[in-house]
Amino acid sequence: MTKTIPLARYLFTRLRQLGCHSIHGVPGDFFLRALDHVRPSGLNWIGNASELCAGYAADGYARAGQHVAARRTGKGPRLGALFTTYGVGELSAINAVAGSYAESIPVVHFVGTPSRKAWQTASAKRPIHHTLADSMIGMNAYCAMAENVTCASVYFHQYEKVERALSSYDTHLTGAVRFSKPVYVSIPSDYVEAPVPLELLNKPLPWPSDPRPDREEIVHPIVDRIHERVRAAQRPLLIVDGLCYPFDFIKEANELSMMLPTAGFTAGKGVIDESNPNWLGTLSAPIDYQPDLLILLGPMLSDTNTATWTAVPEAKSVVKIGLESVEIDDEMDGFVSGKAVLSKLVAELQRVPGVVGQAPQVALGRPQGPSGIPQRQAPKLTTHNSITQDSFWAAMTGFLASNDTVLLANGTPLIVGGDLELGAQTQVIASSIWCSIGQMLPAAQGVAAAKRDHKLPGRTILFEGDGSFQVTCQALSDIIRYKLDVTIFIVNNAGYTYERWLNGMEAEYNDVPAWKYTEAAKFFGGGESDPAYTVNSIKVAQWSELQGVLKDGKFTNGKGLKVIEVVMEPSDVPQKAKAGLKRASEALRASS
Ligand SMILES: Cc1ncc(C[n+]2csc(CCOP(=O)(O)OP(=O)(O)O)c2C)c(N)n1
Ligand SMILES: [Mg+2]
Repeated sequence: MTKTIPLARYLFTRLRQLGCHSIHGVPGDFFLRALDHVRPSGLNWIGNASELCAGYAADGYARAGQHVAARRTGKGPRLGALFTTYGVGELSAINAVAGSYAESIPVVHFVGTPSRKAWQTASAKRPIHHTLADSMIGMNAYCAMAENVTCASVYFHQYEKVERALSSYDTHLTGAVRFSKPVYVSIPSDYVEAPVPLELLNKPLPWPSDPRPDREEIVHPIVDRIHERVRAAQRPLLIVDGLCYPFDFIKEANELSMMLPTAGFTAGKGVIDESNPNWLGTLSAPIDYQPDLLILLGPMLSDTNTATWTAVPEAKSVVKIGLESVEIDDEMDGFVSGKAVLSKLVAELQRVPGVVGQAPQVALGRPQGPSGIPQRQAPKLTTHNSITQDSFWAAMTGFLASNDTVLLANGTPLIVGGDLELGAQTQVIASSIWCSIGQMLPAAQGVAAAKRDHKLPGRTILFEGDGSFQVTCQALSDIIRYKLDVTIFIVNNAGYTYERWLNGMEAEYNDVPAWKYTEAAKFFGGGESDPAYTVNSIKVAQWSELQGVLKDGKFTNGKGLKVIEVVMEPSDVPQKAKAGLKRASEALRASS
């Protein structure tokens, strides 16, 4: 007789095979029994306080697998996962899932739905909870919403025999990883424990090899064309953008940057080892330099990331390398694995040493970058008493260390984070298209969970404004509940400073209520005397107090939870950001 396992066991075991060892979510009646199979499948359940937090946390969990330390060891998760309930739960999470879609993060969104019978017989007379109670709209409404923010869906209720859905599930699960996008899997309550043959788990997942084994005849001519351009260039510039992380370009980007002057946008911060002498800095404003060849790796090119595209240098020739596409001078050069093209290009360039270095402007080890590109500067510490944005961020450069994962929340942290100086192998998570306030605290929870699951090195450090913190503060409770190691700097500037600069510097709508942030951990159950999980909270308003914290092992060791509330003036922004914010404010007025 064929040995069988419950469907939920099958679904979760497949996740584990892809390195996802924790599922986030909030239980619901339609799938409660599925949760009994999380542990037996070798996974952890992380019960979040809200589905929105679960979605952001699953996104963070997947991003942790994109850290160079994870890629190098092959230990990190390839994707994140969340489980929510039909309608009310999934719609709370859809903001986060849409963000994963926009920023190419592989996440599986499981949704527990009413039974197959309910799908067939739901009517105006017998409305089911969590539906829209409108038979004209029907029960498919949420599937249709999800379709817009995922690259594939598996609706188990559409299969009469559960086994038939499994190969579709396997394909889409690996598709999520391969295309680096979220997928949606809905399971009716009566299928949760439906028996499926155990032996199907022995079938290897249809795993795409890495890089995709594109045929030489496709890769070769594309590499030749790029190689020729590099050889002919007098002023080449390599720019790394945010999609280098999900597209797994970090290794190749670093190899190329040994041969080419290199800059980045904030979303691509941390991709390049900044001790590389060719590293010029982060582009956040127009620069006075015109490369004749621009090579863009993992282009995201969002407006916020590029000072409304003004920071993208004009170049005679532009090569864009994406996940499965290479574009040369605006012409698509076919569907091809970007990673395969990159590794071949690196090999070609390394084969003829000095090719790139012959060009006068691209000598290796140049001490000066093209004018206008920010250069490394020693942190300028101020002596006056209150903490300013400029002095705070300068001090942070000394605080960060190799292997840290640094999350920059939207608001002032995102606009200044590009200028941090990083140690080797530091990952920066800077959402630059989705830009949703409230994302990064739960994302930090997900990163910390992944670091623990996979024994990844380095601290999880979040920089977040008070306004953003107030959106998803319950994530602090999730962090404490699961004893995760997270260091949080809350920038308390009494409101939405980023928005103040756009409009309403003094306006009430840009204020947020004054919370007692140092008491938050206590309210959320953070024990003061739990030797297994230390919680340290402190408020600093003066420069000397901040310096004290940065020297105190209790706050620097990365263990347990640290909440460091940093008080700053409501109107203060980094000096360097002022011109860009003024431009954005004027543009807002001009457009209205
Ligand atoms: C979900 C969502 N709502 C509103 C916004 C608009 N928004 C962008 S930045 C910002 C202010 C952020 O304030 P805070 O987190 O305190 O950072 P600060 O700029 O004050 O340092 C707001 C409201 C957004 N991006 N996302
Ligand atoms: Mg604020």
